[in-house]
Amino acid sequence: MTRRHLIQTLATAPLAAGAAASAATRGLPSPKIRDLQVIATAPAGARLTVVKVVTDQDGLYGYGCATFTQRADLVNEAVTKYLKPFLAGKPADRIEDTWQACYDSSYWRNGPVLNNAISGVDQALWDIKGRMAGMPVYELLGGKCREAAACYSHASGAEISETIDSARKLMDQGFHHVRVQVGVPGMEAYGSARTSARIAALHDDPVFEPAAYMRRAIRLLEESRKQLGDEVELLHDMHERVSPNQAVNMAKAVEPLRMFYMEDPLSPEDIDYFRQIRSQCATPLAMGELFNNPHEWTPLISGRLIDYIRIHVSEAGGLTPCRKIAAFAEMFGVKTAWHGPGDVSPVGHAANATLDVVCYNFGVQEYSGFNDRTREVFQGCPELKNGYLYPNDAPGWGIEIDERAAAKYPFGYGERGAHQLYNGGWGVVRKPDGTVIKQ
Ligand code: GCO
Ligand code: MG
Repeated sequence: MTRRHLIQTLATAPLAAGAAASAATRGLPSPKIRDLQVIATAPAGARLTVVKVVTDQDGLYGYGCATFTQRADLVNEAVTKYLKPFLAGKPADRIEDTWQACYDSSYWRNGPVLNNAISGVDQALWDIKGRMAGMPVYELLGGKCREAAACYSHASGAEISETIDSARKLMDQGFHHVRVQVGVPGMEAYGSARTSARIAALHDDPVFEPAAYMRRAIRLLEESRKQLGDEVELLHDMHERVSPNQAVNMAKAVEPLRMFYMEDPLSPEDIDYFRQIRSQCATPLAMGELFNNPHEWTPLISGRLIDYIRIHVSEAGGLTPCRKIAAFAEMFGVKTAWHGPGDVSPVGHAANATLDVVCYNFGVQEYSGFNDRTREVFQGCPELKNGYLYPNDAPGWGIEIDERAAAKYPFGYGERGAHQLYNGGWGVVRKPDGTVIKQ
């Protein structure tokens, strides 16, 4: 048998299953899940939950974000009481299978608590696979299709002039996209502090009047466009605080200002109204941070009723479902704008940044920054340079957690008011007549 014939025979000979699997995993033994641990820390005041999956191979473990700051203790229970016994001894290198098994194991599924718990495991398994392969997760997903992710950050103030000053500061730091929010005198507006005396109301709770907010926000956006110029991409978060009809009117009113997008004009309960907004104006629309069920995002994406899908990655169950949502959105011309506020851990931000550089239909990334205490706990946070976010190039997420430092900032650290009273939960905000509003 000639040498050439031998090579041909070998190349086509079916390798024994074991040999094939060994070749596929470079002979690395398949790691088994030995333990699930929950790291609960609040270095910046927001309750962050990270799941650590420990394998049976020394030094091989991974981290995943499971942050649902308003009900963090429930996520911890879901991980330790349910997923830990369920996954003990299971392979740590079968991510899709593990996701589907966890998702189905509660029979009743979706929802913020269970999805966040699954996300913690899911993202940790991607971290483990990256560490095994010696690659950042973005390389496992096919590599970059852009160098870094353009970000927006938050400009706010009690007065319109303050917000515009704060926006200018962000533009000076290199941000081309800026979200602008302003206080509403005497009320609890979203994204900015109340400074003036509380308006009159038939109750003593924090108060908010949607119509007053709407008038003020439209003036803010008009002034922002006038004073900041045409180049800057302006974003605004309506935070589901107005009625569906007000949302239609507000989207129409700001159409001439060429917003980058208006976010959460509607509540998840009212998404059928997107059709009305769409039929009346071309203002770009973003929605999704509150979504935790496919029945919420599928009709909006397939109906081309939004321009940006803004899911909170752990709220949908982790990296595995979100890369599918991104691929689905690409088919309908919808771009991504993953939720990236302070109540996402740096591991979650690493997952955001990873999706941002590998998915072709990237739109923009929300950036909220990492203070010194957060960097003390989380080494290897994604880096922001000139308004762009760069995922870490080290294997996995490239993040190591100092658990002793994490313990220095336990849940409750830095909390005041309702957050402190309600274990990180929110109090109520009411209209002047006492009606509870969606915050
Ligand atoms: C955003 C969000 C946040 C949420 C917060 C809830 O666009 O960043 O609306 O500010 O309100 O994440 O805990
Ligand atoms: Mg928002």
